[in-house]
Amino acid sequence: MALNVGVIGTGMIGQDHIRRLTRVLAGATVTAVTDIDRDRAGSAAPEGAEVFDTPQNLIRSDNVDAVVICSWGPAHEEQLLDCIAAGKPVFCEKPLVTSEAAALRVIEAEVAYGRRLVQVGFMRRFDADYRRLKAVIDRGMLGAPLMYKSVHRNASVPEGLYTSDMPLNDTLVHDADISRWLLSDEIRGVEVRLPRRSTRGGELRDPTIVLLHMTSGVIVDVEISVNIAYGYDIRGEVSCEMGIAALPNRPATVITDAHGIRQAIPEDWRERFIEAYDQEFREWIVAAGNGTATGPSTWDGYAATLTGDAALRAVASGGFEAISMIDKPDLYGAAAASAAA
Ligand code: NAD
Ligand code: ISE
Repeated sequence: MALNVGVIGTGMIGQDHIRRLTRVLAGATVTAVTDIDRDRAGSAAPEGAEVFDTPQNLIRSDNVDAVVICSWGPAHEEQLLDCIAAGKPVFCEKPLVTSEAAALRVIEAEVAYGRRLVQVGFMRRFDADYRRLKAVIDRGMLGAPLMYKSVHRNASVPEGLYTSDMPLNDTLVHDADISRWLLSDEIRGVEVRLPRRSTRGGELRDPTIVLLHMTSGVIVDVEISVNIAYGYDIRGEVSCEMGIAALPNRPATVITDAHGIRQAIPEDWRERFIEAYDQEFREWIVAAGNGTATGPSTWDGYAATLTGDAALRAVASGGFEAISMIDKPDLYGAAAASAAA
């Protein structure tokens, strides 16, 4: 029997996830949608889906078995807590929440419930290239990892909503999570360097270099450029004792014409990570059908939130900002970073 899914937030990624749940993947039916912009919810609703006036009413509906949250980050906490109170599995887009205190409240609620219900939308863990890169590191054939370079470039950011803090408390969460997962390590502290500011973003602090200090001693160097004009460009390269392991360039048709020889670059994440999103939802549908969640957890969302907070402190202090985590509840397993699969 299909899993009845309610989607909260029907903007850019909400519409993309509705499309994959409705037209690409088996096992789920979108039966309910809601958005503070009711017209947007109405036009995004697939045939037969009910448009709810509030997230609370959608979550409580008997016609909703599991929930997908694609609203803005500051709204996630309340919606997650309502899903946990209703005992419904929930896929929550990143960021889990936008403050340490909020992350702790979600952890407390899920631990009290006694079973994992939350999967966080760290889709890179489901990407085939990242999975192959992790397999090389885990096999140890290149020796121990020493450094990791993570490049995160967006062509542009939406005007208005995007603030100078967002590269650090919204965009960086992907690099923080993938570093913990790839290296099976935790982040113990953060430094930030601010290069010459791009004039393309007005007052936006862009680009940014973030150094993640891992517990093992590995240093991750993250470049975040959110306004780089040419496209969406995600790179990763691990330097180990005896060699380098890197994400491949994505295959694309090579065009030769009067302008030279070139390959197209993805416009945004929906294109670059299309298969990864499909795979994260395949795995989510199975787990949610069993009344639980697997993959990136509330704990992983908490770790990423702490990293963003520390990075913002590092901008203010100009120095190293330590990260301190609570003891990991048994619910989230013993490993440093829970695996995607
Ligand atoms: P968007 O602005 O296009 O859409 C967000 C939608 O949520 C809007 O329609 C808005 O009206 C609605 N909304 C906001 N607050 C709400 C509330 N309290 N209740 C109901 N609806 C509400 O933004 P987006 O790009 O779709 O991003 C949505 C979320 O997904 C963000 O958290 C973002 O960080 C995340 N995201 C993740 C990825 C990824 O690669 N995993 C990619 C893009 C966005
Ligand atoms: C966006 O919100 C995402 O989550 C994308 O995956 C990320 O790469 C991009 O930088 C964000 O703006």
